[in-house]
Amino acid sequence: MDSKGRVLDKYSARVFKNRKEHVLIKESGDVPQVIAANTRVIPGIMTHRGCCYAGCKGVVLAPIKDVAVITHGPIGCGFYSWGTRRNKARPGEDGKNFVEYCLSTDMQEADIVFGGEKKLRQAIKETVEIFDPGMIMVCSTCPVGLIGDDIHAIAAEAEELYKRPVMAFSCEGYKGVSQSGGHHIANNGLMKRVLGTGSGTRIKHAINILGEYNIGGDGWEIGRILKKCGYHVVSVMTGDGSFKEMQEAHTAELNIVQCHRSINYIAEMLKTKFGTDWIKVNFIGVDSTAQSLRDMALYFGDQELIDQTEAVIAEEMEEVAADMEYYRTRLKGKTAALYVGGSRAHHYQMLLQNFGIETVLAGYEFAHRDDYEGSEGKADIKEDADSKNIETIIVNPDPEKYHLRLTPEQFEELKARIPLDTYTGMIHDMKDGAVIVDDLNHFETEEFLKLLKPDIFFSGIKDKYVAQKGGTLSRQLHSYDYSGPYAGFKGAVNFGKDVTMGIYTPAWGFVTPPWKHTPTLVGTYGGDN
Ligand code: CFM
Repeated sequence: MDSKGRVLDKYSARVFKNRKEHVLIKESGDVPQVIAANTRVIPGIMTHRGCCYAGCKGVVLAPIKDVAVITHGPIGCGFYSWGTRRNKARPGEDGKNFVEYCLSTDMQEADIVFGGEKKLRQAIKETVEIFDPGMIMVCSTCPVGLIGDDIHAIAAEAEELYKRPVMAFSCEGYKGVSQSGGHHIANNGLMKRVLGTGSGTRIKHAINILGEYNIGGDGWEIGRILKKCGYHVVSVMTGDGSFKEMQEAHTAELNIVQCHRSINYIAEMLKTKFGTDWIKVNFIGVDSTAQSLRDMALYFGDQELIDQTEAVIAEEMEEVAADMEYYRTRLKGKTAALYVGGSRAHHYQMLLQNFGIETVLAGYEFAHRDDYEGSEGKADIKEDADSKNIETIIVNPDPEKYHLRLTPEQFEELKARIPLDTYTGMIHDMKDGAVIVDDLNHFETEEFLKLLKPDIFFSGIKDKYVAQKGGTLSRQLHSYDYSGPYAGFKGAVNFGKDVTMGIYTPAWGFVTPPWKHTPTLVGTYGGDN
C-alpha cells in the first residue's frame, strides 16, 4: 500500500470517501491529475484553515498602511489578526502607518444582544479624531453577520459626515469554506472603490505587483531588484501598500502576480477594465527570480530593458554564488514536506531545489483546483453553494482608461513563451511519487510525517510544535518565524542559512516524544466502587 493508502486506511468509510479525492500521488501521464479543493472541512476533523475575516482583513486589507482598518467584532478577532503575519510596512508619504495598530469595536455580550451599530459609529468617530486617516475600512466578524448590524449603511453615513471614503466589508468568518472567500470579498471591494480611480496616465515600464504582502520584508527585496532593472512600481497589492498608489493602478503597463490564490480576481478584473495584461511570477528561489525577470523583460520586448535585466541577474547571482554553493553542500539530498496556504507550497519548492532538497509532500490549506492543476483546470470547476455565497462582480472596460498593449497576434506569440494571463499550478512542477494533499489535517500531518520522514516540515504555528515534539524540525513558511526576507537572490541565502542552522541543530535527535514510553490515555472502570 502506498503512503496515501496507509494514511487514509484509518478513516471510516465516509471520511475515506471524501478525503481520497483530496490526496494525490503525482504521476506524469497524458491525463492531467484532478484534485478536490475549496470544499468544506468534515466536521470533527482538525483543520489548519483560517476564516473568511482572516482572508479579507488579515491578509488583503491590513497591509495597506494608509488605511485605518476597524474590526467590528469581539476583541479576539482583531487581536488574532494583529501583527502575527509579519507584513511589514514603513510610513508612507503622509508619515502615517496604521499597520502596527489593532482597531476594534471590542463587542461585548450586551452589544450582541442589543446591536453593535452604536459602537461602530463611535469607533469610526474616534478613529477620525485620533488618526485622521485618508480612508477607513470596516470588517465584519461572525456575530455582526448573525445579529445583522448594517455596516454598509454606517459606512455610507460616516463617509458623508467625515468627508472621506469609508468602506465596509461583509467578511464574516463563517462565509465560504476558508480564508479564500475573504480574499475574494476584499478584492471585490478594492476593485469597486479604489483600483484605477486616480487620474494618472500610462507610464512606460510601469508595473503593479499583485499578491505580494511583504512578509519579513520580501516585498522590499523584490522592489529593490525591480527598480534596479528599470521598472517603475506603481503599487504593491498589498504589502507595504497604499490606497493612494492603488488608485493609480491603471497607469501600469503590466501586472505581475506573485500569489495567484489571493489576488487572481484583481488580476483578471484589471485586465477586463483597463486591458492590462498580467503574468505569473515567482520571486522565491534564485532561478525562478531570474526566470520571472526575464519573462517580464520579454513582455516589454525592449532591448535596453532586456540587457539591463541580464546585467542585474548576473550581478546579483555573482554576489550570492559562494553562499548558495556553501549551503547547497550542507543541504543537498535532504527532503522536505511543505504545508502552507495557497501559493507558498509551490513557490518554495523552487527555492528548495536550488539547494538540492527534494519535496516529498506539498499541501495547501485553501487553494482552489487551478492552483494545483493550473489555469486550464479552472474550466471545469463547478460552482457550489459555498462559492455562490461570495459575490462575483461584473466589470466592464473603462471607456477612457482601457488600453491594450499587444495586438492579438503579439499576445498569442508571447503566451507561448511566458506565463501570460495564466498559471501552470503546483502539480506541474512536482516529481512523480510526491504526495499532494489539499487541506492537510492534523491527523494526516502526523501520519505522513511518520511515514515519509522528511528532514524538515515547513508549515505554520498551529502544526509546528507538534512536528517538533515528534522530532521533526519545523520552520514556519507563513511568518518565517522571526527571519526573512526569503525572496529574491539575497533572500535565498537567508533561507539557506536558516534551514542549515535548523537541520544541523542536534536537538531533534534528542527528542523522545512522550507517547514512546507513556500511554497517552489512562482509563479507569466506572460504576460503584
Ligand atoms: Fe498568498 Fe500569502 Fe499564501 Fe495567502 Fe496566507 Fe501568507 Fe500563506 Mo499565511 S496571501 S495564499 S492567505 S502567499 S497569510 S502571505 S503565508 S497562508 S501560502
